[in-house]
Amino acid sequence: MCIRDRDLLAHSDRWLNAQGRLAHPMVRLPDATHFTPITWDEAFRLIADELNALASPWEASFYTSGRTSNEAAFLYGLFARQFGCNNLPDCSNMCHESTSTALGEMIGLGKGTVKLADFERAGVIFLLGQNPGTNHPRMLTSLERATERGVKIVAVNPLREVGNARFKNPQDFKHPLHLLPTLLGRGTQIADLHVPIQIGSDGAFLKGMMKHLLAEEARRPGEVLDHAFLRRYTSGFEAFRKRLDLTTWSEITACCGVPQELIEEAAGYAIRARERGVISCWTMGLTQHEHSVANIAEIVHFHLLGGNIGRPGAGLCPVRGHSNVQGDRTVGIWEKMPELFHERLGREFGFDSPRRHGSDTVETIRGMHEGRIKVFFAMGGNFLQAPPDTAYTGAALQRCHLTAHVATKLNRAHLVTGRVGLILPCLGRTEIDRQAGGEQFVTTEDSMGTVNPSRGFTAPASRHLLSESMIVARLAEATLGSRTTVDWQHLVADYNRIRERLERVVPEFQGFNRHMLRNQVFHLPNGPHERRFETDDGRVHFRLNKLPDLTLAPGHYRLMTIRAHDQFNTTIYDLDDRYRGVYNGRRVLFMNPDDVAAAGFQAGEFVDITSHFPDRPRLARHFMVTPYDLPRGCMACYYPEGNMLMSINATAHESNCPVYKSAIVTVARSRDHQEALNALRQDLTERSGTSA
Ligand SMILES: Nc1nc2c(c(=O)[nH]1)N[C@H]1C(S)=C(S)[C@@H](COP(=O)(O)OP(=O)(O)OC[C@H]3O[C@@H](n4cnc5c(=O)[nH]c(N)nc54)[C@H](O)[C@@H]3O)O[C@H]1N2
Ligand SMILES: Nc1nc2c(c(=O)[nH]1)N[C@H]1C(S)=C(S)[C@@H](COP(=O)(O)OP(=O)(O)OC[C@H]3O[C@@H](n4cnc5c(=O)[nH]c(N)nc54)[C@H](O)[C@@H]3O)O[C@H]1N2
Ligand SMILES: [Mo]
Repeated sequence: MCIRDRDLLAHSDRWLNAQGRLAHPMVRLPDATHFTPITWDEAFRLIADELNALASPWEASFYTSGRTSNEAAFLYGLFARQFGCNNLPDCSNMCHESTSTALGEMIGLGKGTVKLADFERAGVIFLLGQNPGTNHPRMLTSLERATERGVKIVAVNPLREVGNARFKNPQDFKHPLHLLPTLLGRGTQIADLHVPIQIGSDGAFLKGMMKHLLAEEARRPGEVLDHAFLRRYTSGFEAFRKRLDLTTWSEITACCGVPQELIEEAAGYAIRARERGVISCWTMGLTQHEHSVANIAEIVHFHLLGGNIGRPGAGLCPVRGHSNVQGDRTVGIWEKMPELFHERLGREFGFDSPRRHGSDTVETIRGMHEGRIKVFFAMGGNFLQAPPDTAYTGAALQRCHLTAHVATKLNRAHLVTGRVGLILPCLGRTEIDRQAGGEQFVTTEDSMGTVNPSRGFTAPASRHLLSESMIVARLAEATLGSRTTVDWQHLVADYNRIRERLERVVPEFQGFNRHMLRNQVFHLPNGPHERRFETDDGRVHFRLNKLPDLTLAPGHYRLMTIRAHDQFNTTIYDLDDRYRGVYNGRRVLFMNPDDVAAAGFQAGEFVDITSHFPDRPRLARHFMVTPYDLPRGCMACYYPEGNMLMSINATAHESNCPVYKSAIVTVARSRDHQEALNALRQDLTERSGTSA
């Protein structure tokens, strides 16, 4: 069995994923054109030799996608630190990093403050920058149940997403080839109000709502703000109020592109929910912009005004993506874990955990590109197509001495390798995980801080698969040899032992293994939920954020990259996006119908997109013009097709999250219409080939 990587690269991502489970470790040796099977022993030896040949441990980087269990992630972080570095980038760096930064600073914990029960007690739930119908369908059920209890829902989104609101696409069109007929959106009406703001302008919208709250409070004192909360738990309110007074309505509405009345109407929902409480949920529409941290800070401010943190029916709710992305952070996957963690980790395992901060995802890619990081190891994920700037990231991977990916299924990142490339197949979450001590289960933490056990039930896809925990253990043994203070095999023989050590290193977990063994869920403590804010003085500080200037030059647009229905991040299951009425293809560019007309385009024709980041322009070709109900000046295409337009140098202030939802672009008609059609046809032919 061997695979020629050049042949594989010619296939689409959908095709790669459809090839089924990876069954055996594979290697691509220097100058080889093929991947060939390798034994696990040889694979670990190769990686260990490269790691040990590095001039410094900081020349290696250990990435984590968000599916890794608490147990495996804890071991993985321990291994990286015993090896000697904190280069632990993760998918959070591209996801909720702006949330963690804003909430960490403001409320002293980078997580949400609500529990599921709060949903049904709330008066209103704001959904900011989220498409739950497609990306959080189970949450949609909770929202529906909440609306039955009288909870109101306000959706803030440039798009009128299904699930957020029932909609009819005004610009029904059929492409001459019927490749992309746009149909009516279906779905349930759950939002009571939709506010179609400009991309990136949530901060302005929230300032507008707060301006209205302050005005109403002046009209009927004591009926809008929660003064007791503001006095007891916050600081800087007066300065904040003064600054807001100086921000004019015309500045606000110019920025977010919706009228004052609509903003006031939205704020009215919060005023009426004063007793029951306000919840704000948000996801990538908030986190992936230059001003994301400031915008999320405005969400916190909005909650502070009405005392909507730490009481039933109220709170902040950043909704996570991957099943354990929140847990991975809790157990130590972070390039800048706090001092206390290192102290306890070092004490528990008898070594000196390195304190210097490591590289996040963007810094890692730059480091690889510039030759400072030479070995790249990925625990899951797709480190070619999830990051920004696909060409730059690909070159970065190819400059490494060695790249290795632990994965369940093949993806393109595995094929764009360093001098040596390895693919290490692991057990999936549903598969039985048998170790020396018997069948094991693992644990994960959800967005609400609930830790759940997860036990596999199906036979492994191949007898060569190892669990992620075992892969870390064997990698550590091969690399560290007699240098390690840890008995890795003893730990992985019985995951209870890992959990016991975790409890001692991360105090929040105290007692959790007992719950897990009784098959009970465990709730991690959450200070802000009890109005305990671990900031320097125990108070939440108001910030003074400026309104960003979002003006566009003529002919320029702001482009966001979004998920379609039939994908999970970079894994493309099919070519449809049924709630948005797009079928049979993903290379579409959603445009406001008036923008389409003004630019002189026709629905269904092909255009090339050029992004204009300060470093250099980037081009993505052959997108089909798709008139759609979104504000003028705003555009959308799909992730990951749009990633080649993103710049490695364009990230959010403070959090360094790539600005996947804010590329300034221009658009021009494609010259080679035929080539564009051929590309589309290839996708379709491949689909009929693989789905048969
Ligand atoms: N089926 C499925 N489920 C998934 C995923 C998947 O790919 N497929 N991915 C998982 C992951 S890792 C994550 S992080 C989540 C992502 O879940 P979402 O955040 O819902 O995913 P996106 O498609 O990126 O959608 C972002 C939404 O933000 C809106 N938006 C864009 N810019 C702005 C803005 O400036 N302001 C506002 N208010 N809205 C804006 C877009 O119109 C879109 O509705 O989903 C998770 N669940
Ligand atoms: N343009 C643009 N780019 C984005 C985003 C965007 O909105 N727009 N969103 C960003 C966000 S929110 C995120 S979270 C990142 C996602 O970044 P990643 O987490 O790196 O990417 P995924 O596509 O989720 O990774 C999928 C791969 O993980 C592997 N895998 C699946 N299950 C398992 C498992 O159980 N174990 C192991 N070891 N491997 C497994 C498979 O090989 C699969 O191909 O992308 C970011 N990139
Ligand atoms: Mo994510």
